[in-house]
Amino acid sequence: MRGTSCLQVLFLLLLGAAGTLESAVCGQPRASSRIVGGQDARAGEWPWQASIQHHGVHVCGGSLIAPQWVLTAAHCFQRKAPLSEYRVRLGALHLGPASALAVSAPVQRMLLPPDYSEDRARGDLALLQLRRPVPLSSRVQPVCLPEPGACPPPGTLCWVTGWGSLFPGVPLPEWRPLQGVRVPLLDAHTCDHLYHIGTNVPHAEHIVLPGNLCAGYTQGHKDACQGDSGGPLTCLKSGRWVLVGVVSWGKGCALPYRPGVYTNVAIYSRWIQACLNH
Ligand code: 4AZ
Repeated sequence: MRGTSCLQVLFLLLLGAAGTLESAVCGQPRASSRIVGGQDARAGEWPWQASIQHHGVHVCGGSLIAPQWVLTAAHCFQRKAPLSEYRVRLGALHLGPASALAVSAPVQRMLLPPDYSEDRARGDLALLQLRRPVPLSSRVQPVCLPEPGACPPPGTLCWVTGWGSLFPGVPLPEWRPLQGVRVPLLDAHTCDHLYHIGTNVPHAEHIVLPGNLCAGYTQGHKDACQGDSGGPLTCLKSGRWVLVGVVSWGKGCALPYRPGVYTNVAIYSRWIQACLNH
């Protein structure tokens, strides 16, 4: 440590403890999906979880990453629908009548990654700037962004959360709380291999792209489902929850050899940070 000042040491310690881009508080629920095969969340357990609503109807999940910014999936938005028809609900446990601690924020603008392509496979992210910063509370807190290019190793157990279907084709009843399920990470290559099983798609042809990552079990049973799209896949790192993936797609829900496919957020960390700093 020769030549390193106390301040530098302090900074390094803080950086090490955080291990993320965010230096402000993030990823720390103060309290203390189906998502198929999951469990009920408690109030304040996932305080970055957002519901993206079109004309008041839940269409997708999302994650608060800063007081005025929510990250979700690009495919959640209809091309023709004006942004003014969308609102972001935060701090909710149920999607029924709003609780006093929930907020509903209008959207000011939407930014898509430079490599976004509409075929749903590439850059399936949308960064929403809210019209005003939302007040943070015990129920509303941002999640941490990963360091650029960082990704926990395959097999790491992470959580996907959302108000999506418990069973394919059956929407979550309004009275059911947010659901969460613990699933292991799979790298894009392994996931692509699984997705080829039982198909005639040549191996040279990618089904899961390198910009994706997956989470789930070979045998299925636990997964995100319709309505969970855009929502968070978070992993605990050094005591903070980091937004590792955004729910993008999957063949069915919780099927064997068909894990949930996510946009790998770490690939977009620099783009996201640049947007937030402008
Ligand atoms: C959907 O339609 C959807 N099993 C989201 C996630 C998965 C499948 C479908 C992953 O929103």
